[in-house]
Amino acid sequence: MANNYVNNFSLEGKIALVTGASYGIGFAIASAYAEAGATIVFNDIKQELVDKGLAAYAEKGIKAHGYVCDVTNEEAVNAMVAQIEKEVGVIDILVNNAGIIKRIPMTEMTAEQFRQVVDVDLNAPFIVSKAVIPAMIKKGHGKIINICSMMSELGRETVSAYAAAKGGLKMLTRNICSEYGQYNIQCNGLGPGYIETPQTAPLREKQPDGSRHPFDQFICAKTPANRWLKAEELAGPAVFLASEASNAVNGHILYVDGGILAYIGKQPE
Ligand code: NAP
Ligand code: GCO
Repeated sequence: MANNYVNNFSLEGKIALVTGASYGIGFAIASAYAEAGATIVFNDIKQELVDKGLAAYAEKGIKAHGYVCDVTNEEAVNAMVAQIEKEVGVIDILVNNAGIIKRIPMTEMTAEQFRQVVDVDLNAPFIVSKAVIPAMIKKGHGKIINICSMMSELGRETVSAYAAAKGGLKMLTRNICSEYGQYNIQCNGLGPGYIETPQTAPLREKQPDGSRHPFDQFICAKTPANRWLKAEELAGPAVFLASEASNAVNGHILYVDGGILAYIGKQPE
């Protein structure tokens, strides 16, 4: 390991697979990895999203490799990982980013809707991690970063499936650490706070009278910084967890939340 602390953050020569990374948080993380020297591989569920992603990376001067793959389909994931190994190389860094949310009161949610969320947000990280771990063991190292959430720790109305899945993802993270730490594989979680992406756009929509969405005001009052965070603000912590600088960090969830989890919320004036 280099004895230069700044070089420890370099991802030069590494191959990173970021799932669901055509836009949003995955795109911001993959772009940061490219800047840190990694070769970027991403997938998305539809060809049009992959094309959109490839164009967006190219615009930033990044030569990314894009694949169409539904991360809930084990056969398709195994085929994609084999194809990546053949066409790009062995994956050094996996970011389980692809995710969905359904905001439905629990008593109105069908079991099928609940399963769909758990399938993408929890079962898929299991499937993709399982597909990359054997080659990481052979190579002698690996980094797995699971994109967790405030809902890995907190509940709120309408997100029972999402909270169950993201809470489960926190424990999958700790279990991968426990099971494969002996092979020099580090598995950590990155827990974003409330980030401005299409996923959270409905929570920030202006009201018909032009006023701010009540949830927008609620989140700002819950965040010491009093604002939503940008996906780019996850870049530094995500690079840290993918780099040799974090080789002794394993099974940890790094919350990048502007302080939400530390704060009781804004007191009344
Ligand atoms: P997003 O904007 O909805 O992006 C998620 C990406 O994953 C989309 O490209 C989506 O495609 C893709 N995807 C969904 N299902 C898939 C599947 N089965 N196979 C492959 N790709 C699939 O979400 P984001 O806000 O960037 O969030 C990224 C991750 O961060 C998610 O895990 C989310 O839960 C988590 N997160 C978000 C926030 C936030 O405030 N935004 C905070 C904490 C954690 P489609 O466009 O077709 O759905
Ligand atoms: C919600 C939001 C959250 C965020 C994020 C918080 O409806 O409360 O969508 O779940 O996306 O995961 O960290």
